[in-house]
Amino acid sequence: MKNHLIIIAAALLLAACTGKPKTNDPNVNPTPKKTVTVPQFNADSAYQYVAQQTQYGPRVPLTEPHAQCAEWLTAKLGDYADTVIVQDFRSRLYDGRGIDGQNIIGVFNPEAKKRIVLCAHWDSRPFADHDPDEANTHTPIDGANDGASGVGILLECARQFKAMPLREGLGIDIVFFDLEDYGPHQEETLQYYDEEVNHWALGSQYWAKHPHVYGYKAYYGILLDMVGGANPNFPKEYYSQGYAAWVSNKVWHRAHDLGYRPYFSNELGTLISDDHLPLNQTAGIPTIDIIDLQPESSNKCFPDVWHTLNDNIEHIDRSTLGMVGDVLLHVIYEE
Ligand code: AHN
Ligand code: ZN
Repeated sequence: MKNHLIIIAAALLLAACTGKPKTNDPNVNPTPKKTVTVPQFNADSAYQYVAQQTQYGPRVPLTEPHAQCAEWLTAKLGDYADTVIVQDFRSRLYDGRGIDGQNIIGVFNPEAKKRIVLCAHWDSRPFADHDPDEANTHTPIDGANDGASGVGILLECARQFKAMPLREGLGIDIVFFDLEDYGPHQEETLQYYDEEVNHWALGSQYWAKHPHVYGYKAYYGILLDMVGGANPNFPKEYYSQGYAAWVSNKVWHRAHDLGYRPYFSNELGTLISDDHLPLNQTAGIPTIDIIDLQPESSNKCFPDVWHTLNDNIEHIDRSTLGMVGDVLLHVIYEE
């Protein structure tokens, strides 16, 4: 009998010592967020990836820099992804010319059912039609911000996915769209206007109709466009909020937790026709566009360098690349 009491007393004592501390203190969170390790996004590495793209020269379809950059992007994704697919497609420019394009796709965890698509466009605009100097308005641009910045961030993400593999069950597809920025020259927009046809975003229009995997479905998508300028302003773009509010809200919440509230504003941004539209409207993938919107700029919409010769590596800010990359890695590894 005495022995039994000792054993019971010992058992109670043990239970009291190993049990979770109970508290009514509202400042103590009783169910802490499950913590996962998120790799450190390297902004210098992303910057180098942006610089490399611009070093080929403007990546205008049918030119040598475009072909060289395609080869480099394919090799780079090949270093990091499980599978790389170069999707050759034929499309039609605003003036009726047929044109070949290439979407370049890196697949991570191909067997995972739950998938997220991350995308950016890799071509650059054939004319600086918003350049303040009239003499430049038919010269192709480097597109360091308009195109290369998003691609650079996603290449650095790819490098991280290889270094710290994603959990089993989560798959990522990185898609670099071609022919986003070959819309008509500013002076010819009315001449070529056709309410039935979108002359921009040709690569994403093709991919949305013919994804790299038959019957492809993704949980959601994130498009990056002009994510490398200093002092960016990322409100919630209008179509993104219309088609995929829960995705914007999730991403913006994470950005705020990380201390980036001054740049990721909760305001509703203007509507932008970009590569996310075909994903939402044709592929049925809820997709947001993280895009720097500057209603006070010279063009009243995008950063001042937009579609000018000043959209070059000198106007790329490492800390913006780092901030956007940091948000993306947190969203993905915590998924
Ligand atoms: C138009 O201005 C038609 N679309 C904005 C999408 C874009 C252009 N993104 C980069 N360049
Ligand atoms: Zn553009």
